[in-house]
Order: sequence, then structure tokens, then C-alpha cells
Amino acid sequence: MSSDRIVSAVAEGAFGQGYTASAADAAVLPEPQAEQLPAQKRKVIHIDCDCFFASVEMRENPALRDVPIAIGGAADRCGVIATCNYPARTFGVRSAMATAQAKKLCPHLQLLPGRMALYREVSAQLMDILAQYALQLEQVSVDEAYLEIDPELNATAIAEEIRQRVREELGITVSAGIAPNKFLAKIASDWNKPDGQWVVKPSQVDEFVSGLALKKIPGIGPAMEKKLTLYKLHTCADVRQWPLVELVRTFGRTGAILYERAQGIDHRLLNNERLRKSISVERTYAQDLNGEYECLQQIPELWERWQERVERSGWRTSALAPFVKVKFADFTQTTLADSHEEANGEGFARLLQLALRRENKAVRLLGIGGRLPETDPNQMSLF
Ligand code: DCP
Ligand code: MG
Repeated sequence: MSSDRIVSAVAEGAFGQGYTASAADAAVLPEPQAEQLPAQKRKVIHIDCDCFFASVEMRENPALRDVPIAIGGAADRCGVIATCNYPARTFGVRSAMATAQAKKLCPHLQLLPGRMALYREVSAQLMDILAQYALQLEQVSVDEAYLEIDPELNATAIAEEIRQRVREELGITVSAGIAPNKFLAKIASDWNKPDGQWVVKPSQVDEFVSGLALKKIPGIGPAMEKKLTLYKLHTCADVRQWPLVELVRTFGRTGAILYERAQGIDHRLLNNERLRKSISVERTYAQDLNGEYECLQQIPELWERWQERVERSGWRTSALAPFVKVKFADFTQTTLADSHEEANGEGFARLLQLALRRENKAVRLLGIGGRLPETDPNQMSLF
């Protein structure tokens, strides 16, 4: 979805009160203005992929589905686990664990090195699907996003449809949380994981929150949890016994946030800053490409795929500044952008020629993309 469409949806009163500020203002909006939103009416969906890197690997090789696998660095190189599938989790294997430790817990664990380019591509495809349902979309990480949806629509049905489409079109599963605000939606998406969804209706917020362990609140890490425990604060119900001034005196800014969260309140809007600012496609070649001619021959195929993606997004090609990415056989890479160049076949070919002249090496991957011109040219995070 283009940012134009998002802003106009908001301006048309999609939030019920004709709220016209863009969500990019969220960071600077004082709380009272954010409260103009009808908090009880908001519908926020949080989507989080199940064991994301592992899901993509299982899609690529279904024989891996029922055996414990992990993506990470080798044990003899002090590697760390990025993630693992659910069979591996039954052995106690977890993200960020040393691979050596994971192998001890699960000796027949299959370790895969990971393919970031492929995961990023699946991530971009996921965000394209989500954008079709969202008034606003905030991508939080490679496998996670918040959607603000039209409060008049059935959020449960939308989450079900999204999950079904992702399963069918991308071959992976995601879990969803549906709630009147971001923090409850995020907690809810974890409630019925994997391949599930959970709804917290406005009428259920009070009950849902009162039994909630404080460590479940995003932002409460192990150090803060320890500190809270010293004051015998374990659940939101415990926090509710404390007056706001005491919470702030003892825990500072976190105390003020805890006061709100313990009542199920979260006025944060979705952050438009995180909206995608570029659209790109890339391809890793089974056999390395040699020389300018072989590389240039790939442009039409990339260009066709890129155009399809741009069309689906609702952006206009002419508004985008083109860039190319080249990854060489030795895993070094170069990117080249030129806002004066046109994002068409000839423009991409000229950029690619210039990029290839930087190095004289065989090419493993080519990518082309377009970026909204006002964005930081160094920000290539969504490639
Ligand atoms: N990741 C990583 N290192 C970590 C944590 C995560 O490289 N310490 C990567 C791998 C994950 C992806 O980020 O697949 C998404 O992280 P999540 O925390 O959402 O974990 P998963 O999607 O793997 O599992 P879950 O089903 O619990 O969401
Ligand atoms: Mg995940």
C-alpha cells in the first residue's frame, strides 16, 4: 500500500473522528492528542511468523518438517542458534543459544547455515499481503508487523484470511493477535502460537490483563523483571495496587508505562516511519554469471517481476529512484542508486553496467529496486 493511500485513509476519518495527523507524528504527539483516537474502537492485528527462518527452510525441503532443525552457526566456530523449528523446541533448543549447547540437548539436531536473501524475499512478500488489509502497516522486524484495520471490519475474519493466504501463497504459517491496541495484540499473537490466533475484545481487556505476568509486557526484560520482583510485583493486578506517583518514583518512565499497561491501556499509534520505502526483487543464480553480457540478459526477467510488485503496491514507477544490487561469488556485494536515472529497463541496465565495473568477479545474485526519493539513500534494510 502506498503511503499516499494510507494518509488519505486516515484523513477520510478511518479512525472515526476525522483524525488527520499522520502516524509519523506518533513519536512527537503528546499523549492527550493520541487519546483523541477512540481507543475502544481501534482494531490492531499483530502478525508474527512461526519459527520464521526454519519455516522457510521446511517449505524449501518438506523432509525437514518433522525432524528437529535449527538455523545457526557451526558449534566448532562458537556459532549461535538464530531459530529452530518446533520439534527442536521440544528438546529445549532456543534462539540465541550456543550451537554447542543445542547439540547437547538434541544430538540429532540438523543445523542449516541460513539464507538471508531468501528470508528477506519471503518477508517482503508477506508485507505485500499484509498491506492489502491494513489502513496502516508497521513492520517491526523481518517476520513481524502491526496492522491498523478499519474498525468497521471483522478483525477475526481478516486475521483468518491473512493466515490462510500466507499458508497457501508463501507456504509458511503465521500467528495473529487481535486487540484494541499494540501491546495487547502483540501478547495475543503469542497466546495460540504456532499457527493460531487470539482475540482480546474490548470487553475482555480487564480480565485478560489482570492475570498477566509483567514479564509478558514488551519492554520488560529480565533486569526490570528482577527489580519488580524485589517489590513483589509479578502481575498487572499487583501493579494496580500501586498509585501512579509511587510507580514513577520507584521505576521512573517504566513506572508510568506500567501504570497504563496494567490497565490494558496503550495509546501508541502505528509508526509510519517503518513503512516500506522501497520495492525490490532479487535472484540468486544456481550458476554464477560471468561478464556484463550475461548479467544484462537477466534484466528483463527481474524487471517483469519488479513491475508486478510495484503494480500490486499501488506505487507509480515514475516516482521511484532505481537502484541495483550485485552480489559476487565471493559474497562481497555492491549497490548503486541514482535518483536521476529512470526506473525502467534501460535505466536499470545502465546502473548495472556501472556497478559491474566496480569489480571484475563472477556474479551470484542480482537485484533491482526502486525507492521513494525522499528516503535516506543509505537505508537498504528492506532489500
Ligand atoms: N532471530 C535471530 N536471532 C534471534 C532471534 C531471532 O536471528 N536471537 C531471527 C530468526 C527468526 C526470526 O528472527 O526466525 C524471527 O524471530 P522470532 O523471535 O519471531 O522467532 P521465530 O519466528 O523463529 O519463532 P516464533 O515462532 O517463536 O515466533
Ligand atoms: Mg516469529
